[in-house]
Amino acid sequence: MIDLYTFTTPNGRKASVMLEEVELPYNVHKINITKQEQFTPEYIAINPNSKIPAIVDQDTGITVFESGAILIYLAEKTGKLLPTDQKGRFQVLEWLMFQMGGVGPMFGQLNHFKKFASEKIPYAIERYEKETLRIYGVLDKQLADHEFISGDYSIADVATYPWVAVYEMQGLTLDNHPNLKRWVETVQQRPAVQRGMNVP
Ligand SMILES: N[C@@H](CCC(=O)N[C@@H](CS)C(=O)NCC(=O)O)C(=O)O
Repeated sequence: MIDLYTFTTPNGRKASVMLEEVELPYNVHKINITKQEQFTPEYIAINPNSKIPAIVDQDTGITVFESGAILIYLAEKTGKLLPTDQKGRFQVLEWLMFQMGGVGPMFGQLNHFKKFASEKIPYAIERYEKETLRIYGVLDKQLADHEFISGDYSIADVATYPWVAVYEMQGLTLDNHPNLKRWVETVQQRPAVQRGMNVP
């Protein structure tokens, strides 16, 4: 059994979508980051960085924080969504790292400055919107000749989907990125994705 510590955000949903995809049983522990629950000593013992998501695998006693590490852990535990041959594995891992270092931080900053910041700073909004649209272009080009980000559906798709899926909330459109739009529409039809996106 896996204990999942999460909240209603794209990073949290990467982990819940993955747990649904690999069909592992899990308990959901809601960490309400708007109520500072990520800063309790009990949670810091699980994630020293005070962010969601994190998991505790009761079968192994292993705790994992950072959503990318969680996806790799669950893929290796189940043998799903991460190829084992070296070439295929690194084709997925490079796109997973691209998500972790690019998509998540840049789209997250755009959310913050465009939606949540009490002071609207045009420079910051333009900087992160421009970078988000540039990343849309990178993904769109990759998806022009790949059905999924790395060919077969993988943890690269699981990591990226929850961040692209919120494009309307970010005041953006995918109309100029037809391959990315086609991919979002395909991934959102997966029953495991629909279940995972509703957790917690
Ligand atoms: N790189 C981390 C980022 C996690 C992250 O930023 N989580 C946000 C929610 S999406 C959070 O917990 N924020 C609470 C805070 O910053 O205090 C991961 O991918 O797990």
